[in-house]
Formats: sequence, structure tokens, C-alpha cells
Amino acid sequence: MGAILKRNISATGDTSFADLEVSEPSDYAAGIPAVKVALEHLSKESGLFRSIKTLSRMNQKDGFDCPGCAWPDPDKPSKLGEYCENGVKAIAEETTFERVDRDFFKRYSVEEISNWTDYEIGKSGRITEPFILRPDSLHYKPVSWNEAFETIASHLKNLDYPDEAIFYTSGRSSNEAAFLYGLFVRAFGTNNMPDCSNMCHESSGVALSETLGIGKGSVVLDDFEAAEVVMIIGQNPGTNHPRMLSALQKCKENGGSVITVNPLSESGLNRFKNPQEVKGIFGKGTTLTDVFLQVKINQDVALLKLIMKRLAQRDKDGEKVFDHTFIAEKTHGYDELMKSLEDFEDHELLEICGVDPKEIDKAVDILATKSRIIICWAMGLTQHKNGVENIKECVNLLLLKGSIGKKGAGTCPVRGHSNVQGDRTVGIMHHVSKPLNKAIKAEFNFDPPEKEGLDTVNCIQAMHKGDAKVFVALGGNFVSAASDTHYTAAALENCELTVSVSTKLNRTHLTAGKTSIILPTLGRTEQDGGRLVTVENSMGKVHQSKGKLKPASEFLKSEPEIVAGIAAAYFGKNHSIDWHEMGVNYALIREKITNVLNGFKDYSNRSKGTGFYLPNNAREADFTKLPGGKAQFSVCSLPDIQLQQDEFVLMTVRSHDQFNTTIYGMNDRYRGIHGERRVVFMNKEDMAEMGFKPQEVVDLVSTYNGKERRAENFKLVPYDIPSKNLCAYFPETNVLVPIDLYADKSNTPVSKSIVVKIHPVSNSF
Ligand SMILES: Nc1nc2c(c(=O)[nH]1)N[C@H]1C(S)=C(S)[C@@H](COP(=O)(O)OP(=O)(O)OC[C@H]3O[C@@H](n4cnc5c(=O)[nH]c(N)nc54)[C@H](O)[C@@H]3O)O[C@H]1N2
Ligand SMILES: Nc1nc2c(c(=O)[nH]1)N[C@H]1C(S)=C(S)[C@@H](COP(=O)(O)OP(=O)(O)OC[C@H]3O[C@@H](n4cnc5c(=O)[nH]c(N)nc54)[C@H](O)[C@@H]3O)O[C@H]1N2
Ligand SMILES: [Mo]
Repeated sequence: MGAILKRNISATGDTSFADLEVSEPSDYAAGIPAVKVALEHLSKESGLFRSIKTLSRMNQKDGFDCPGCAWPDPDKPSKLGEYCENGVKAIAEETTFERVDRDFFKRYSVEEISNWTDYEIGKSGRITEPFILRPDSLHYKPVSWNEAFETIASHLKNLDYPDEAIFYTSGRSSNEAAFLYGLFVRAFGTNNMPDCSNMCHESSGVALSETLGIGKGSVVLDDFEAAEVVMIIGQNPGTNHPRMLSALQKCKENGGSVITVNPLSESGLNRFKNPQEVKGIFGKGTTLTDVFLQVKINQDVALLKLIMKRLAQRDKDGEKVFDHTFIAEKTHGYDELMKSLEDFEDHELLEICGVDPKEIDKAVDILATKSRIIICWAMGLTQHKNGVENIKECVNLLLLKGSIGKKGAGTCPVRGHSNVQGDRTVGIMHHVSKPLNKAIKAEFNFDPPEKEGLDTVNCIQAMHKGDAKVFVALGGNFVSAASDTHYTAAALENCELTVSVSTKLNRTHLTAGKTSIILPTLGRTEQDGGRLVTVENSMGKVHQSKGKLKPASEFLKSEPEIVAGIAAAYFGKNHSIDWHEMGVNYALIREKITNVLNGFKDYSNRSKGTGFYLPNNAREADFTKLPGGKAQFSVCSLPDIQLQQDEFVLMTVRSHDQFNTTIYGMNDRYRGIHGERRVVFMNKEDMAEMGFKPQEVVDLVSTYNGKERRAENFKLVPYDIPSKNLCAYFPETNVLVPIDLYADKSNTPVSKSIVVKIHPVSNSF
């Protein structure tokens, strides 16, 4: 009999709340505190001298791409490079002095580590060599690279069908690593390639492909300087894309207006003190938001419909509000859209969205008279049941104004991971692309599988049922990022083998399959034998990234080497693809990408310096690929949100001190939270009405489809949030997101609209 592992799936840590301090939310972002906090994080993790050297290399032409978010660098970077507080924290995490080595795993069993919080697990440091957890063991043990690759290959060979394996990708992998991985998975014989995008911007991809013919945004960075209006809806750039604030500052300096749509008044969108300018350090900074539309969670469609109705009325009254030339030449479905708007009464829409009518008047005035409009959005729109329609409604507004395919205007889905967009471009997807399959066949002489693969939600269900038995992850922290934590953990533990290619330890390594292997890899910042890789930013520009620091351990391999190692072990020496050579020679991978995909001509050369843009039909206002050769208006319905008297809608968001499941620290400075993450923001009047007290300890309970899901021990914090809405941090609240509740068409879990009840905890004080 083997040893039995008991693993804690969602350790809560100390629940005394002794360190929690609540203050007023900040009324500005960045400034001196941002510089101070950034440097504190970096010098604590990796020493001051090394920190300065690291920063001088970030986002420079010959340096490395920031491993944080996907916001683009300016074409002419400043001497200092361009970085932000949270980019620096991402670097600090990667360049830490702490190590997860043989001694570490000898000292701590998997069970012990699983009782730590995600913060504590992450802080244990960089993984130094491959480790294996065997079925009869309570501890990870060192394993050679060779044995690790052979073990993976033999598990893959033992499967009855290739579709019994799952190959997940997070969004930090380079184009080279992702292409090679996608090639191996297809050669192996499955399209089971879920990725973090499934939980992220999948709704954007679906909505934009159907309406504009490309699943990516249409703007470039310079468009922000030329825009008359930037609308930021369901996105918190002050925390998640801080470098975007400089672009908004330029827009404002050039006379543009910013309209913000959010249930919360996020500090980063109020005022920005640019730490790279003297006036940003000593002055008052720039006011960013001109009009704040405080919408109820997931009632953006009602708000957008109301705005469009009001604009349509003014257009009918003879003001030149809509771009009728553009509508006639470039779009389809205008009449249907106009007619559908008549189904709704203004006062109903107003009540549903909950926004102050005076603020809506201001927004309508701005939108009526301007035509260069950019709409930016992120998870506040995508992670709802109707995520796809949320985005289609934004596209409707842009099309009415002729705001697509011209300077200073367009769509801007702000991407998450630094190369999530590039990974998709080079072939990480569960859908079948016929042209891609054809090109792969022509170049590599094998038939890629033609059956659709499983996305994130579907692959979890398949592992849970036992239909999938091997799970391989190129980066990421699957168990903590995905919905329904306990269900997902059970799904992973049901696998024969789980494999994680990782830089740092995380909970997925602990909720592992019967056998589990951790393959440690180089981070973005680290030297890769003089080689460089390429990445694509949120605006479709591809450029190089070259690590500069000494690797965390001499035993690490790069991601392409690891993928090649698995492929070579699986296919053996005499396969028609020379996997070993591909893992060594990244220029060869780039040549193959050029041969297989459009837009990569002269790839290696053109990615030097500031890089090159990939083709983008929406940017050129070319809709010939769409039905009738036209961009498509959509008729969207209002979401169906039915709440009982004691029910609330909960959105799960990021604090200022985390990158997804990596917890940098315990503060959320801009929202006034210090020393604790287990808090729930709640409307003050709701609190009084329900008889709750500030800082009362409660459980959050969801009862979707009759199944109870509970997140225990949270403190209620009174906050400026619409009535019947709540806000808490992910990943602690992922236990509440039902596995079977996801967006129509995109299957994105509904992490931003979970119906919950609040249960008082008897021992609270
Ligand atoms: N420092 C840092 N940077 C990051 C990340 C990180 O964790 N840390 N994560 C990266 C990733 S992968 C991603 S995808 C992005 C995420 O970037 P964001 O989408 O900005 O991240 P969230 O914290 O999920 O914030 C969602 C915002 O939408 C609002 N919101 C929620 N529901 C609604 C709604 O129904 N309507 C409207 N209008 N607004 C709503 C919330 O109040 C919040 O301001 O950031 C990337 N960058
Ligand atoms: N409730 C709720 N759930 C959510 C969200 C939400 O808003 N609310 N957001 C969703 C979104 S937008 C996303 S994108 C997903 C994120 O899902 P993931 O991408 O799976 O999660 P991350 O936390 O970004 O992954 C962190 C891990 O990646 C590894 N890592 C870091 N750098 C590298 C590298 O360079 N190479 C390799 N191989 N590994 C590396 C480290 O081991 C680290 O522990 O979460 C989703 N889950
Ligand atoms: Mo994301």
C-alpha cells in the first residue's frame, strides 16, 4: 500500500485578521509611493544592486520584455526604459534569492506545503531542478531531466487515444516555445490545448471575430494620442496595466476625454502622478476620468443601450451624431439594431444599470460630438454569462460612430499575460484552424488532428470523469486559476500524470496526479545561452526579448528545450521532425513560423529593435472576410439577473499586490486595504439593511443548481459599490465559481458575476 496524501486545497492561513487595517481608498495612482513600494519589493527579493541592473535592462531594445502585463512599450522608449510598480514586482518575484531545492522538499511534505497560503507557497522561491512525486511518496524527489522526459513519454504512449491527454498553456511562453509546443501536441494527435485565454479574453476573441473579422484589438499605442475619447469599461489599469496611464495622460494633454464605466471608482482612473516626470512626483498629477458611470455589476449592456438610444434620438433630430457614410459602406445590420433599441424604455434601462442620469447626460454629450473613440476593456466585460454580448454592444457603439479603422479610434481589449496574444497567434488553441492545419501539413508532412479540442472548462470535466488522464501545463497555476477549486483539484488528482513546466512553486504542484513532475524553466529575465525569443504585445506588435541575468540555477532548461525534450523522448530519434535541433535553434523555429503563418516574413530580422506589426484587417477597415464583406452590428439581449432578497452579485478581482495567482503581498493600497486578503467589499446601506456590521466575519455561499459552495472567513468592508453588489479577491473566491457556469459561446467562467448569500459566522467578533 502506498502512502496516502492529504492535501489542503484552499488554505486560508491565519484567520484572526490581526493584521487587517482599513483606510480610505487612495485618490490617485502611482507617484512616490509606487516608486518606493516597487523598490522595496525588488531589493527585498533580490538585493538592491542586482535590482538596479535588472531595471536598466527591462523594456529596452536589446533587453527583456516585462513578464507582467501585455501593454505595449512606446516605439521610442525613454532612457530609463518603461516600467511600472507592478512590473517591478513581477521582476522581483522572478529574481528572488529564495530556492525550492532538494533540501526544501526533504524538509516539507506535499501535505505540509498545502497548508500554506498561496502567498507563502509562492515566496518559497525558484525551483532549481526537476522533481517527481511518485504514487507511493509524500515528498517530491529529484529526478534527472532524462528520466523525467522518458516518464512523460511512456505515460503518453500508454494512453488509449491521444485525446486522453491535455496540454494547457499560460500566457508567458514565448512565440518560439508556444509554436513548438503546439506542433508537438498536433503531431502527438490532439487539439486538447486549453489556455489561460479561455478564462480571460476568450469572450473578446469570439465577439470581435464575429463582428470585425479579427479576434484582436484594432488600435496601436499612438492612437491614444490622437483619440478624442477613451472609454474604459470593466478594466482597472492603475493596478493591472499601469503603463496604460501614461497613454491616457497623453490623450488628456491633447484635449481628449476619458469616460470610465465600473462598479468601483478605481483610484488609478481618478488621478495619475507619473513617476517618470518631475510634475508627477511633486505636482497634483493628471485627472484622468472626466465622466464616471458607476454601473451595477454586469449591467453594462443596459447602460450602453441607453447611451445608444439617446445618441440615436439626437441623430434623428438632425445633429450629425452617427457616421452614416461609414455605416452604409462598411456595416451590416444598422436597421435591425435601431429597431431593437425601441424595445426598451429609457427609464427601465436607467433603473437596471443604476447609473446617475446626470453622468449619463455628460457621457452622451461627449460621445455625440466626437468621432475618434477608443473603447478599452478587460475582465469586467468578459467574465460574465453574456461576456460575448457585452463586447458586441461596445462594437455597436464604435460602428455607429465610424470609430473603427481610423486614427485615434477602435477596439482595445487589454490583454493580460505578457504573451497570451502571441501564443494564440502561433497556434495555441483548442479550435481547429483549417488553414493552419494545411500549412503544417505542407511544412512538416503530417496530418494534424481535425477534431475540435477541449477548452479549460471542458478539459476539467473530462479529467474529473476520467476521460483524460495526462495533464501537461506550460506555465500557469491551473488549480488556483480555474473555477470551482475543489472540483478542479479532484479532476487533477484523478489524472495518472500531471506535469508542470514552472518557474516557481504553486498549488497546482500540490494538487497533482498520481505521479507528478515539475520541470523548472528559465524566466524572461534570465540568460538563455545568448539566445533571444519573441513576443507579441496587446496591440499585435511582435518584438524580441533577451534575458540578461544569471539563471536561478545551472540545471534549468528553456521552455523550447523542455518541449523538444518531451517530443524527442516520445517520438524517438528517427522522427521526421528534428526536435532536438528545434529546441536548440530558435531561429529555425522562427523560420518554420514564417512558413506556416501569415505576416511573419523576414521574422528574425524584423523583430529586432521595436519590432513589427502583424496584419490587422480591422485596423485597415477591411471587412471583406465577413458575411457580405461588412462589419456586423449585433442585437444583444439584457442579461437575466434574478436575485432573491438575500442574494448578491459578487465580482472577483485582483488586488494591487498580486499577479493572478501569484501573491506579491497582502496590501491593496489603492482600495485602502492593508495586511489581509480575505475581505469583501459591500455597500454601506445594504450592510445596515441586512444588519451586518463593518468588519463582521462572514462566509460567502453560492447555491447554484442546488449545490452549496462556500468560501469561509471573510471580513465585510463597507465600500462605495452599487447596492446588491459585492467584490472580493481571486483566487481565494474561486471555490464559489460553479464549473458549469460559463459565458455563452466563449465558455469563460463567470468570475465576475457569482450569485452568493452572506452567512454570518457565529464566532465573529
Ligand atoms: N499587476 C497585475 N497586472 C495584471 C494582472 C495581475 O493580476 N496583476 N493580471 C493580468 C491579467 S491575466 C489580466 S486578464 C488583466 C486583468 O485586468 P483587469 O480586467 O483590469 O483585472 P480585474 O482585477 O479582474 O478587474 C476588473 C475590473 O472590472 C471591474 N468590473 C467587474 N465587473 C464589472 C462589470 O460587470 N462591469 C464593469 N463595467 N466593470 C466591472 C472591476 O471593478 C475591476 O475594476 O491584468 C493583467 N495584468
Ligand atoms: N475568480 C477568478 N478567476 C480567474 C480570474 C479572475 O479574474 N477571477 N482571472 C482569470 C485570468 S484573466 C487568467 S489569465 C487566469 C490565469 O491563469 P494562469 O496563467 O494559469 O495563472 P498564473 O497565476 O498567471 O500562473 C502563475 C504561475 O506561472 C508560472 N510561471 C511564471 N512565469 C513563468 C514562465 O516564464 N514560464 C513558465 N513555464 N512558468 C511561469 C509560475 O510557476 C507561477 O506560479 O486566471 C483566471 N482566473
Ligand atoms: Mo488574463
